[in-house]
Amino acid sequence: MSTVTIPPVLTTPRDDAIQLYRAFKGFGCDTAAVINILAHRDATQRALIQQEYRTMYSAELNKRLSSELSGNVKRAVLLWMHDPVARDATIVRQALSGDIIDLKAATEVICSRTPSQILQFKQAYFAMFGVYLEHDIEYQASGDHKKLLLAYATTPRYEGLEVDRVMVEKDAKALFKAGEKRLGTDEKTFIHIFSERSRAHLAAVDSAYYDIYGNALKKAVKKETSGHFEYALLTILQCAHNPGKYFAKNTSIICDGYPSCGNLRGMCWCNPTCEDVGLFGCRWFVIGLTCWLCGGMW
Ligand SMILES: [Ca+2]
Repeated sequence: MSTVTIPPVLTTPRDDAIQLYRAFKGFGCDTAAVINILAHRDATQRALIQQEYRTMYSAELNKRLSSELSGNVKRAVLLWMHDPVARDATIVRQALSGDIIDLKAATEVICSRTPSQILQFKQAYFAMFGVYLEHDIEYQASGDHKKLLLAYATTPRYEGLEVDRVMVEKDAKALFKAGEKRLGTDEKTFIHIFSERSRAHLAAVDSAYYDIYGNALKKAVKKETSGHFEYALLTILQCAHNPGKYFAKNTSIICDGYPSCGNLRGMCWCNPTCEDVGLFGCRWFVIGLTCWLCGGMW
């Protein structure tokens, strides 16, 4: 059984590259050593290690990782080696075009990103895979979920903190009218407000909704919508308040029951967020990998 420990001192990228090379040598691979190094390095450090590895061994570290590792550890480590933008693009592309279409994973990445992050990963998506994100959404999603994802991925939104109180109240009332007040649901209004308003504005609408109607908007969304459409709206709403908290919460739920955490797919979605939520998220990432190592999940 392997264990993962936090290295006592930070080594140089060159030392890391040498240690990785050693871990690969011989029969099999010292997976614990590989994770000990890579899971504890940030994106810049990982890029430097890749450079050093290339210089010293005239080989691509990612290719070696791909041939030495297997299963979910391989999947997670290879995702982890990307910078956050390329990782988003890779996860969403896999989710929308792989053997198993994973609309939840694609929805989580798209609906938890800011407009500038979406713009960046859309460019990476096209550069890496030669297809437009919108094209894949169009092809794989359906109904209101598709309409919301397309609107959310293409509409520019304000990223500042100022909100217009009059507009906030108007939107809260419009959402009540479109949902709880009527029989059935006017999904168009939900799509319009959730895809066009800034995070600060939506968070304010959420508070206003509670103040006016004594009911949480989240509850209204749950009552009025379902499936992937509901999941997308809830992700947008929760990330409007605090994306870091949203992911920390989701990751900790996924990792609940350590060391036998089982939702490997879920853990992989959470990887892209590690750098967003800081140390806490990274810790969960490391714990997730530890689970795999200790729990014989791979
Ligand atoms: Ca209703």
